[in-house]
Amino acid sequence: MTQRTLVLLKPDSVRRGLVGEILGRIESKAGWTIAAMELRTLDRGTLEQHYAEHEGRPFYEPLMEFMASGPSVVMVVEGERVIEGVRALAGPTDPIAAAPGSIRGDFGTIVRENLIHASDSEESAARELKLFFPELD
Ligand code: RTP
Ligand code: MG
Repeated sequence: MTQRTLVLLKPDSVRRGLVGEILGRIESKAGWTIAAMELRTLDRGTLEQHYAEHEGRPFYEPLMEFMASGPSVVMVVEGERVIEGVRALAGPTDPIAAAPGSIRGDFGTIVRENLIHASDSEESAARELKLFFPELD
């Protein structure tokens, strides 16, 4: 099943020089391709829509601030079961709970600065792709 997913390499990935490393792990998966990619500093409006499900939670404001603190790499990855696949490469939200070998397990520090976002379902992917890449078909 070929899918598309929205992936963000968050500002900590860019600041720490981990973009190449993380991109390599995604790109080297057989049959996955990068369909679009851009370095972009995310604005408040986009972030509010992206993280609407978390509005009101205690970590919401610090998350917003962190996500707007510098450029992210925003991209579309396409391929076989890529939605589930990139989530698996990333590992659980909390880097302390993430196994070595996963992106968050190998490089994560604190739960907020966990390096990568990837859409968590087909519905989220459709919504997020439209939000970040409205020009894509
Ligand atoms: P994401 O949406 O960024 O792909 O991450 P996720 O699905 O693994 O985690 P989610 O529960 O959706 O949380 C979104 C992002 O908010 C930050 N966070 N901070 N307790 C905290 O301080 C806390 N909890 C979550 C993380 O950056 C998380 O990725
Ligand atoms: Mg999430």
